[in-house]
Amino acid sequence: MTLRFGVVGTGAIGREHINRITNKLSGGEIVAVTDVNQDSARQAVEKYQLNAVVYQDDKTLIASENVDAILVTSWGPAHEGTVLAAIEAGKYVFCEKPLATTAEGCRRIIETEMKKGKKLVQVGFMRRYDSGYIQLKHAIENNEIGEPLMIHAAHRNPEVDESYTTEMAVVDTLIHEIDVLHWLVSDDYTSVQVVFPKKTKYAHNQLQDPQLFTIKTKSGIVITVEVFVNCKYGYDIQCEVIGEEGIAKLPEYSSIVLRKAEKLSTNILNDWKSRFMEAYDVELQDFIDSITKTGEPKGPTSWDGYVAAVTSDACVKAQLTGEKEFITLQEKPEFYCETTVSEIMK
Ligand code: NAI
Ligand code: ISE
Repeated sequence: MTLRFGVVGTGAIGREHINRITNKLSGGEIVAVTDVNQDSARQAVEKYQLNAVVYQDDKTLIASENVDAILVTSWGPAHEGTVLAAIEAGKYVFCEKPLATTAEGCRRIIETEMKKGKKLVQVGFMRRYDSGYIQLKHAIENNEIGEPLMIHAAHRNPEVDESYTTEMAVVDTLIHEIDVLHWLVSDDYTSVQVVFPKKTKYAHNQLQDPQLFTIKTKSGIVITVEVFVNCKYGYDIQCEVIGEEGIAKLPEYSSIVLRKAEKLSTNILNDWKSRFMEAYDVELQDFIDSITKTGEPKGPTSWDGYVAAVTSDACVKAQLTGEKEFITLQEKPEFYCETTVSEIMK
């Protein structure tokens, strides 16, 4: 069986995913595309030589009988409406982060999915499929460093444009750490506080950059995450878990080491596309394979999207108040208490 995708949003990551489904992965085919910028949708069809229909909007694309799964790669605020319509139509959904821009929006998605009685949605939290994070999780679960006490993480982008706001440091960037770090230590967040260090001269007037988040978990683990989106030198993702018996660190991107002209040097990547290329491949292949084999996606769920939204709401509030803000989740419905991706990747 081939899973027939309809793509909503043919921008940067939409095209990345179109390319991987068409040219790298197996079992999937792009049969429909749409974008508010119809030229972009047409150009994508041409560029990747797709045998795909260009639809006027997400609603008509979702209604097509030829489409089994909707790939949501539009702007964040548009995700909720598309995801809800897709679930109502009984279609599978792979939705890039964020699932919805508010916790209420995620709850609406959860309620609609539960009413349908079947898991249909996977959220694009690809770090859970990154081999480095998976190795870290195994080290923690195999008790190799004892009880985790602290995590120090950094999320650095070389630069951002004028449209990037202080809040986006949370909803667009930190959201990856928000998802992956509680998954890593199988714990829930309880509070967050934000500090703004001295501002880099490379940030535009309205943007606070860098930012430092201190997040606490139920068991008492203290997590610090530096978000620095004009770090200039490259795309750099760091994560170090400090345990009672030792420390486990996310592996560096592997690259040759050069000894030349009295210098020892190696490369640093410059964007998310290359850093997480393999993780994006594995997550989408898993989406296709799980649906084909079991009838349900097995990756990060709508519940995970909700947890991330509640946490990012608290982080944004903490940016505004400067105070410690609390993170309170609803009780997890039984519906979402099944196989996790960490079990799958073992
Ligand atoms: P982009 O701006 O390059 O592309 C978004 C496209 O969606 C644009 O072509 C726009 O015209 C279209 N669009 C917007 N609203 C629409 C609607 N209602 N219906 C149809 N098309 C619509 O943005 P980019 O970087 O591709 O990001 C898209 C999404 O993917 C965002 O939610 C972003 O947070 C997420 N993302 C995730 C990454 C990851 O590492 N998992 C990396 C980059 C983006
Ligand atoms: C982008 O949307 C992503 O999701 C990238 O993974 C992240 O590193 C970047 O900061 C975001 O803007």
